[in-house]
Amino acid sequence: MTDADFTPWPDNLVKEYRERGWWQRQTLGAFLRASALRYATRIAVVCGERRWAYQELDEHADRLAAGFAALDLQAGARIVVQLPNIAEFFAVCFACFRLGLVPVLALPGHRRAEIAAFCQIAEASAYIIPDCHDGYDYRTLAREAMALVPGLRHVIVVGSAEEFIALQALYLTPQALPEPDPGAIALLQLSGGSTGTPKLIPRTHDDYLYSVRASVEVCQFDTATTYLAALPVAHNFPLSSPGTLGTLYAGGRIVLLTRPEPDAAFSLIANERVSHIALVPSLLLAWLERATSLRPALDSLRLVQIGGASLAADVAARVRPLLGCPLQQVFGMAEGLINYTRLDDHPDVILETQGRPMSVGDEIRIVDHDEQDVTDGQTGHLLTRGPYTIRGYWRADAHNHQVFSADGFYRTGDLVRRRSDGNLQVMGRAKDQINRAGEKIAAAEVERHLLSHPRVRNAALVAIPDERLGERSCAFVELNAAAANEASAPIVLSLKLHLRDHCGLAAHKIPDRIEFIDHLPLTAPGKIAKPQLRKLALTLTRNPT
Ligand code: OOB
Repeated sequence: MTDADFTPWPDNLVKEYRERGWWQRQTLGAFLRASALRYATRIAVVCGERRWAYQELDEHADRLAAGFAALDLQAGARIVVQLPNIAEFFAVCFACFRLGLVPVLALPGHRRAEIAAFCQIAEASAYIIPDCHDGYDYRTLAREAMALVPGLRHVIVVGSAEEFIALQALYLTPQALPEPDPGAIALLQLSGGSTGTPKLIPRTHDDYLYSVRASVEVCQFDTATTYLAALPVAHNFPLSSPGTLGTLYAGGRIVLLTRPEPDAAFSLIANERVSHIALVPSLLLAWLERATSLRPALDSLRLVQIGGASLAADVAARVRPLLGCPLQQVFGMAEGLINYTRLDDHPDVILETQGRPMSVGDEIRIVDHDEQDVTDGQTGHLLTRGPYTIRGYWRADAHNHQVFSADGFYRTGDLVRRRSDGNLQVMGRAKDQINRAGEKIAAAEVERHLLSHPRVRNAALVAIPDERLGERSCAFVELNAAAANEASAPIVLSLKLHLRDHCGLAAHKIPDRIEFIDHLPLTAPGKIAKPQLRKLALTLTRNPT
């Protein structure tokens, strides 16, 4: 990897972060080793009937690292990892960290468009999948990825491998390995993005581990913590805020939930005596609804973290009465900055705000259109930099010039205001994105794919508020002249099939609603007037398709 792959922090800051003990020159592989030595026979991961002690997880990582090395995967190579919430996720990731391989953390819902893009952008050498999950055969996806990405050398499968390599066959005798550089990229996270193509987020061992340790301190995880991973573990929130890595740091126990339906979750919480969970607001709503009728026994719960999308204050107020434990709001981003409400904050802060940065090293600015600081109480654009916020996306020079200021601030695209007590409230978003149940959709990406349909002349995707999902997507489509007189229902279907099958987009990116329009409204400089479309979407009756 070279400097062109990722933008390092300036030397003086690297020095400062090390002197302050934030960056400890530890790799994620060494971090697990330290926990395995300390918590040896304690249970680290519970996955269905399987229980792995810290020592076992550590050994699995060593054995797999030897297996990956035998495939001639070498330090610095990228591997797209697309695994659901199963124990092997951790064995695979820590094997990568030990060897210096860089996992690209894809989500189970991603399909051909996303996976091919990740493989291409990262120039991935390998792709790791389950055989089948949630009724979907990932080996089919792997075949498509292999055909599209010539550099992809290996597909590794958890379960029945068919023509590919079985992960099970890669548990070899551990080897002594050179320690990777803690300042190098440990993993690539995915950005919610606002552009036509996905962006990858390079996180170093040093900065990612700092965010884990600082999160553990704020959230007070300890050996008594039993963390239920209900969200997809590859996402930054359940991975590191403090999430599963925070649990492993603190000597606690991770309980993996494959599907987040409330009934299964409630019985797992009761059986495993779960103390901590992290949810997005849409999932919380479903859990609260079910808890109202079921009244489950959740007395082991000590903290429910909610983040990823806006949480309405009235929903927040229902957490303690219905789930019987305190709430923590989390406003974070895979690019870095994490804000938490603190456990001892006044209830008003916990219910009404999204907290404040977790580190004294986090700098934030809230600015107007001209990037001038606004005063407390005023809404503005949030900019941030600090010891665990990236300075640039992976191999995205042109984009980085727009998204990062000359002095290294990341322009988050979020509109926030700071109260006089220092806590932030998320007021909205300036980036062209839809936040559907916590899953981020870049409007430009879906529009690009809609435009590839032969009958589409122009297209725009906007968010509409939704009680359950927070937001859902609505596409406004201008058809070309030949198609304009056709019945709309078959075209809606044809567009959706085009996005799913021809483009290979993940299901959550298929527009929830498609409306046809003669001419998309334009602003004076000729850009599509999205605010006008959002208003229009609200007034239209629901499209049955
Ligand atoms: C988390 O990370 P991402 O990368 O999927 O999404 C980040 C974006 C933020 O820029 C913001 O637009 C939105 O998600 N967001 C929130 C929020 N938390 C995130 N919007 C309103 N209220 C909140 N509490 O979503 C993420 C990463 C780590 C921890 C928690 C969330």
